[in-house]
Amino acid sequence: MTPPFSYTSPTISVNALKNSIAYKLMFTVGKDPAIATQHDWLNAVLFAVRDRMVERWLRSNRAQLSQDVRQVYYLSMEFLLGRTLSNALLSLGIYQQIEEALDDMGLKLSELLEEENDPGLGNGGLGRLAACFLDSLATLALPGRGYGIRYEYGMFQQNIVNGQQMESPDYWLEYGNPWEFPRHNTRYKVRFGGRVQQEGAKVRWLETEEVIAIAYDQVIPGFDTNATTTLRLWSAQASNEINLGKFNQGDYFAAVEDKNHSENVSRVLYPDDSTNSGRELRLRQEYFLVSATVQDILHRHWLLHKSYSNLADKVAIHLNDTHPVLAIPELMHLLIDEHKFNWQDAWAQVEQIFSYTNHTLMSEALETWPVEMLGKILPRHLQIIFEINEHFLNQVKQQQPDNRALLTRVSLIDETQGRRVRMAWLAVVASHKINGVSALHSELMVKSLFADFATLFPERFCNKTNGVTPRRWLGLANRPLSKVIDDSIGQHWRTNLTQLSEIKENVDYPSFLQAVRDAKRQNKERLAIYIAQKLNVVLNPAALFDVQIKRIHEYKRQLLNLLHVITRYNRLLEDPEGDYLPRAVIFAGKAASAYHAAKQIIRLINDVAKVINNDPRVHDKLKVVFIPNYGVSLAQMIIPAADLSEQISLAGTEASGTSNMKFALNGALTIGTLDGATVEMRGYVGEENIFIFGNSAEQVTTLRNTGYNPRQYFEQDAELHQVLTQIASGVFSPEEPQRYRNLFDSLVNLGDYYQLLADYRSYVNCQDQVDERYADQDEWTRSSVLNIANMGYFSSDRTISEYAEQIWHIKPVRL
Ligand code: 26V
Repeated sequence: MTPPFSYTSPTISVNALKNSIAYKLMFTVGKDPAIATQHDWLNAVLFAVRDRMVERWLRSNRAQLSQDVRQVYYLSMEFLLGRTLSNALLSLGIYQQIEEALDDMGLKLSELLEEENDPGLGNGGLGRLAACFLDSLATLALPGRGYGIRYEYGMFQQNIVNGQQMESPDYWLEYGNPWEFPRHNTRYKVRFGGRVQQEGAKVRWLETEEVIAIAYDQVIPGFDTNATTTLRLWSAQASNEINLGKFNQGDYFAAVEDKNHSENVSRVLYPDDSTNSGRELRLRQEYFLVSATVQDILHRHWLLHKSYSNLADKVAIHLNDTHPVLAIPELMHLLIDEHKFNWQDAWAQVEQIFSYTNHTLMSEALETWPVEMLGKILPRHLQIIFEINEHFLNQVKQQQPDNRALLTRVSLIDETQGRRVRMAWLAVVASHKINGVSALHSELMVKSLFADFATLFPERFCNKTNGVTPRRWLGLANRPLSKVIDDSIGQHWRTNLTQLSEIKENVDYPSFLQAVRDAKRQNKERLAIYIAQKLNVVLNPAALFDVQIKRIHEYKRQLLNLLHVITRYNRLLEDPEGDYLPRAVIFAGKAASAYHAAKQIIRLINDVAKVINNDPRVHDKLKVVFIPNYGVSLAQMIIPAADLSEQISLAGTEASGTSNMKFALNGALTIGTLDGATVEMRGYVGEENIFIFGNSAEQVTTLRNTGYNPRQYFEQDAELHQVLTQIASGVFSPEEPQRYRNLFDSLVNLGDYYQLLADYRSYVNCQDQVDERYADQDEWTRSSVLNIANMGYFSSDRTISEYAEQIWHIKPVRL
């Protein structure tokens, strides 16, 4: 008989772990246990755990090497990993043993876990998706690696001072990063600037400035498997530590200036994911990533094969948005200029190697680079891009002669805005597969942004709906609920999420519903304690926790949420005796530092919170909080505590969303528009178990094209009129009544670009239905269970399996 399954490793004993921890504390951290701090102990634990991961890593790499399989290289400017230790403990199956070992040593694991820092090497959805994908690649034993930049400063820290966002730098490496393995010998020269010289058929790129890229590796453990993945991050080092000429002239500061300039390339993550800033340093960062990476890929390939002719058989390169698109001209450059390929042969490789994911249709975020800037920083690459364009446009001319308008539209060079290179066009022309991130987004993508290309290359476009890793977002983040599920259907859902559907059988058992409710209650209490300590606001854990956490952006419409909050407040004051369900409305999210409108939204949320939370007439019927410094760790605490998940973007603007999936997986019900992957979620959970409101993407377009007049909604809806007038007249900013005048104007007088007023009434009515459902706790919990049960499709394991089979053509490694 096979023993009952358990995700606890039987082979690693508590005693052995105690020994390793004590040993690491002395010989790696170098501290006497008598004087070791919590942080020292954390590092000791972490090194002990890391050793166990490394064993698997070496085995896994060896297997990959010996089987010589095709691999995917996932290029991304962002990887938002979150904390590593607790996830590693679960992956290795030693969580309980470590907890026990530490108990015996007089330490608490939960406290040590909170000591670990949370590297914020990403802005939001795109970076976190990359992290979930690495987790799934490892867990599925798929051969691949992530490549990114080891920024010295991650996403800025957010503080709220007098209701306003203040940023401070995130120097996450301050106490070192014990997870990384510096590879001082894995280094490549990355060149910038200079000029191009034509010598017959040969092109030389001369007189460049050079920066060295140094590799730092991190193990990504698979869950309950020996398989692992590697994340390789590049750090910049000056090729000239000191300018000797200047040094000898006694100009010491000038002598080290160049060093700073070179190393700036990996200094800081760009914290603005809403606008393409077009800054030179960003371009240099992007090229730094791809040049080091493509050199590394070629180097590895040469070691194994002593030839480049079979490159495409072994290499798939995936572009996470357009940010790493320069990998295309870089590969052309290396194959042609360094490895003697002719154009056709090089291009034939490129076309089989690259694939690209689009993550946004918003025009202001689409990357384009001025031809002049590109020519100054990467003259050879600009030449190659021109040549790619020529070949491509000739091909189009053959297919559609005399269509000049089409040629202008699809040209890689946009001549209308002062000559700029369109990076998304370059990605499409070179990639064999291009995907969107939800069914709706992929459909809109081929109808709008890439309409011309979809007629030229219909077979290239496809959809890969996003997913999230159930290990971190349920197993780790929500231990109370995981236990309820384990007790009901066993533990295998962690690697086979569709098994969750088996909990449907319990939906009529009161004891099961009660257990689910108890788990939610526990999570809500934990969050309420955090909020009480941080913000000095006391939430009633019996209240409905209504949560919107994500980057602050006008299209995500945090302001629409706030219009509802104020409406509720007005109703409470109007009829104080009414029967109201208590609600706690929770916001969190960062605004790009230069995005004024987004910062005003944060300020207004805090101003409104101050008025409502301090109004004795409201009591605990309504509370509003803005939790500062949103990131992966906070998400892991907040999401399990949510009853209601706000996914209220203007239909057609949110490419997918991924927190929508995490919330539902944790038993929150969604209130949302038909946007991104929420559309597919509705299909899975059923219309009765989700609150959908507002215009569809099609209606949004029609309204925009037929003349949308927001003032009409303002004038005709009394509640809306009251709310907007309050904001405009300073009810929430009495010390500065004009503070939100511009915000009011943008909604009522300047076109309300994101159509908040058009969706307001249907949103508020939908919120009333939410209250009604919540009043019947059994009905609510049934819906909650059906949400959890139907999230199987949204595992990143499913997403990654689809990429592996249909785009990358890679197969699991045998271990
Ligand atoms: C854009 C830019 C613009 C240039 C400067 C830096 C920068 C950094 C990041 C971005 C990415 C914007 C696109 C993005 O994050 N899209 C989000 O992708 C998620 C994963 O697919 C998806 O769930 C969200 O709906 C989508 O907004």
